[in-house]
Amino acid sequence: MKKLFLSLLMLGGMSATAQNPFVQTWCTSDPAPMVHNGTMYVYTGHDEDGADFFWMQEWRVYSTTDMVNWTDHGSPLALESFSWADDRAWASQTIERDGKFYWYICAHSKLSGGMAIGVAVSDSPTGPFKDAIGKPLFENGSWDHIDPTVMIDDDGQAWLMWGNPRVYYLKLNRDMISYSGELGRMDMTEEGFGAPLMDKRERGKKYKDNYTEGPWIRKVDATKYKVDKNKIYQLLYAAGGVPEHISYSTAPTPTGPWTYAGEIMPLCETNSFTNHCGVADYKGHSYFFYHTGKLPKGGGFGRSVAVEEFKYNADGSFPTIMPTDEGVKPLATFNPYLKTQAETMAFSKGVKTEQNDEIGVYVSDIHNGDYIKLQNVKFDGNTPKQFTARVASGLRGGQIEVRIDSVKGQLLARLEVPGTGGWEKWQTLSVDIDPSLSSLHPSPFTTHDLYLVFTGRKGPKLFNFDWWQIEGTLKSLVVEDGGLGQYKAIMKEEATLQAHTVFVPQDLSAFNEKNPLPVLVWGNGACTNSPWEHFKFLNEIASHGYLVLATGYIPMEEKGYQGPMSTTQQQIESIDWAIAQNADPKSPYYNKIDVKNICVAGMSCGGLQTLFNCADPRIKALMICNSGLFKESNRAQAVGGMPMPPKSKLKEIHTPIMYLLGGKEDIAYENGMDDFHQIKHVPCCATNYPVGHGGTYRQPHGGEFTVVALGWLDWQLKGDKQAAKLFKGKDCELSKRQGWTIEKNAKFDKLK
Ligand code: FUB
Repeated sequence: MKKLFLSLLMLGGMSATAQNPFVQTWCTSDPAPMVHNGTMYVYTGHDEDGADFFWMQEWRVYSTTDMVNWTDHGSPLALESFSWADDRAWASQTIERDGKFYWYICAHSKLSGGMAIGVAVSDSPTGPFKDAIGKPLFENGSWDHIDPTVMIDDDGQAWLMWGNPRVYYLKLNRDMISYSGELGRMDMTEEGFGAPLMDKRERGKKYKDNYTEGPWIRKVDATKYKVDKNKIYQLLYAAGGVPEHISYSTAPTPTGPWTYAGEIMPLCETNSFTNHCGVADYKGHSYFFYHTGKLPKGGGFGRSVAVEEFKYNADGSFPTIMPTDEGVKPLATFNPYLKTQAETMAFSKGVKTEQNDEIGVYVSDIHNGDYIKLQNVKFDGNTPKQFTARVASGLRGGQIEVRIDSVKGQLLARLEVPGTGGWEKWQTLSVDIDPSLSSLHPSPFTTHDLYLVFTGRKGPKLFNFDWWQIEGTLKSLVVEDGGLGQYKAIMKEEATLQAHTVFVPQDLSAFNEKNPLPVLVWGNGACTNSPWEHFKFLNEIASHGYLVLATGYIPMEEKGYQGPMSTTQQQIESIDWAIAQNADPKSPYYNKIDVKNICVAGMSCGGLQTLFNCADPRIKALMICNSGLFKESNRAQAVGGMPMPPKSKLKEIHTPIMYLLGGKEDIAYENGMDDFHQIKHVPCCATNYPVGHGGTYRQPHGGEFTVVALGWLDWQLKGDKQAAKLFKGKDCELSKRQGWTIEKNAKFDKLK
């Protein structure tokens, strides 16, 4: 009765604003997070719908880059992947080594009749995975061998641990699929785990805790936390028998001796008698993954993965973490102008996912009233124009309604989905978005939740859904007739590079692999998130055959920008984007960008952003305009929100660097010249033109600063010997140019 009431409560209580459980399409359990290449992956078990035991048959993978919108990668590993396994696809963990991904699992072995530890391998974090050795990695007929956890220590030694009711361990070889030495057994003492093993417990004695199963091994980052060396290894685990809570123990070595450290997630009413945790740090945040039974039809054998953000204590120990329905906050905005797999979602109601070899994972089981929600979607000032979706229906189809902020929110578009002649006969269909809705679209600063609501005949399945995309009307402007250079330039937005402005020759046909466009990456004064003060200067540079990627929103009028500051990361996004576009056969920039010749530059606060990013190995040259790192003595003068690297950052510069300053009147003169005097290890020059901090950027075509900046870029990125004469030699052209002065370090005139 209590259970029925709880289910009803959960059915009603599960709201689209909740993040937990973060997968609603299937029951998922035993989450094991892994961060790779800027993406958070979570490997899970899969509880069968309506099961009365852990009759689990496959494992699943989900990923996110913002912690709220998760992509379902389906099931790249199942019991049938292991010829020796016949039941119980239980807890697992994946780790990367030397470019390969090793997924350690446990399953019932038909060879030994007990539970066994296996390992699968793949070249990709999302598979396909295959059994790495064609047999269990470890088994001996015992049922103890469940719940593997893995860690690679700083000395390169990989440790594999597992077990219920005790912890076993093996030292993995470098190949990750074999091991050295004997099976190890942790000393399961009262001091180590709150209670000894069952057969050693004193009758009637109350123990403070006891290890049950689901270990998660980790090492505390001693560079971040003041951790006692005796507590540097942490073993988290499900504790207390059933119902389980999560506790942990600490040790000076991976194998002990362990000291019980307390509870992390206490016993709570989560509708699941098991719990199982995993921990990962991602984009400067720490996350605790666990499972509950909180899906509407969930329970002890129908569990669901959930996540909470937490902060370690100063000594690296865990705070108490409570399960919540709210879950975590988004780490980034979601771009609706990119093609999005339908199985990417922050929340869904009613739908399931399936997969096939042709298209991978897709959304299925769509009925009238079901929906998918995407969270923290940013239209970025780009007006939505068209909604496109790839769908298939073996019956009559239905509609996809695109709504804002709630299931009944403002309707952007309604796409009619016809019967397509089969559940896997796919059609790509589009519908215009009503232009009168432009009042909605928007300030670049607000975000929305986007709902894809499915409607149609009540009862039957409506259609399957592969992907969707919104097309927008991108803004562009021809500035100063396209500039004075050989190529008429344009200032524009690019759908795939949100919160940036692109300056580029209008006609790209002249550019190819032999004549590619070098790149200038730009950060703005005051770290403003729009190049509104510099667009003439940047446009002029583009007209001389450059791809200029400026941080921030396109300035359609010469008017001050108001909005949040930009971030140093936006320059890195520009570099990433240029490289990706050059490699993408579908991009108009394919093979037209000189990704080996990238200059990163910025004015004032943008110069500090540039110096913050100076160590990026993809940078070929630097240009610091009206800027320089603050000294210890004048740091207090800095405006809040500026990046403030210490002077030691200058040592990380690995390219030639030019300072472009406004003379003694420039408030950045002292800092810029101090940088110049400190930089001895790379060629460096300081040029000055006595106009003060504002430079000449807003003059027609960017004025005198454009001449010197272009000379620097032509020399450094295009190898132009004529341009080099502006800077090189005792009587360089710049030293004779009216108003300019140039100072150089010992390495500068040796620069080719
Ligand atoms: O998922 C099956 C089992 O339940 C796991 O192996 C245990 O950790 C518990 O979560």
